Amino acid sequence: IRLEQELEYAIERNQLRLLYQPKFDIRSGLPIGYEALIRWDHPEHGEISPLRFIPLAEKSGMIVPIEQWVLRTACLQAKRWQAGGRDPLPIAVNVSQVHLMKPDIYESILDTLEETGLDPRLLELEITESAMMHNEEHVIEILDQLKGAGISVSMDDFGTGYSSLSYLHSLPISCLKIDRSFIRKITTDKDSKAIAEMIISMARQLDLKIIAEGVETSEQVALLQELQCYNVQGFYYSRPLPPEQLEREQVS
Ligand code: G
Ligand code: G
Ligand code: MN
Ligand code: NA
Repeated sequence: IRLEQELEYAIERNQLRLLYQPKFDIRSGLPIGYEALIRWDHPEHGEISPLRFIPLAEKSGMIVPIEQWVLRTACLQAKRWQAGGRDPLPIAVNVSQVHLMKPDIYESILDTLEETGLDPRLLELEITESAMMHNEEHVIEILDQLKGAGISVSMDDFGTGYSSLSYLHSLPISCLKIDRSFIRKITTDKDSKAIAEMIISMARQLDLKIIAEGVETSEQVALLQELQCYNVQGFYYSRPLPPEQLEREQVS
């Protein structure tokens, strides 16, 4: 209860910040985009993981203003990188199920893009497979609107939910993110490898982009290359970093 109340003031008290984790093409070794990941610096408890406070925020409804703050901050950061002369790369933010179901989410996202001046083509929304399983017709309608505006949507944590092939086919998404639980065991467990392989070939058939999450070793990279999954995200390439550090390390 206490944390939940304190979260209400976290934005105005400047306790939230974003880290950015680059995504890479393993063939060129170059970054292809970034995912914004939230952190809460609590004055007494130190850094609190989103795994802990996002569920609280979803319960209280605070997730909506929090993710609006995330979106605005990430868009401004992307604009700043562009202004600094970097190649414009897409920036991804996570959108929770509670936020996705807000009736005015589309208008609110467009307002933020307009206010920050970010090209909608440089914005990606990551929505978990399980979040997309609620109220499927409504989800399709919202995603259609977003796509019409040039915003792309990725299905996050793919392989952990239960989307049917027909639903997957009817969703206007552009990318599947293979859940890191499969990648973790991809070189040691033949079932995990088989599942990853199946997801990769299905994505190809459905004309979807594919990215592997949680890549931590060179063995995993080599295997993914063999399976022709060339886009990756994970500690092997880069941890989520504060923007200043990302700039210093020139992965931006
Ligand atoms: O960065 P880290 O591994 O600590 O993130 C833990 C979890 O928190 C991940 O599942 C990540 O998707 C989630 N997360 C991070 N930022 C956000 C956010 O802005 N919104 C939502 N809904 N989830 C987030
Ligand atoms: O659920 P989502 O895909 O949004 O989660 C992103 C989270 O995954 C971030 O919190 C990030 O810290 C974490 N993450 C990113 N790369 C790796 C990795 O290589 N290994 C592990 N264990 N976690 C990772
Ligand atoms: Mn994500
Ligand atoms: Na994920």
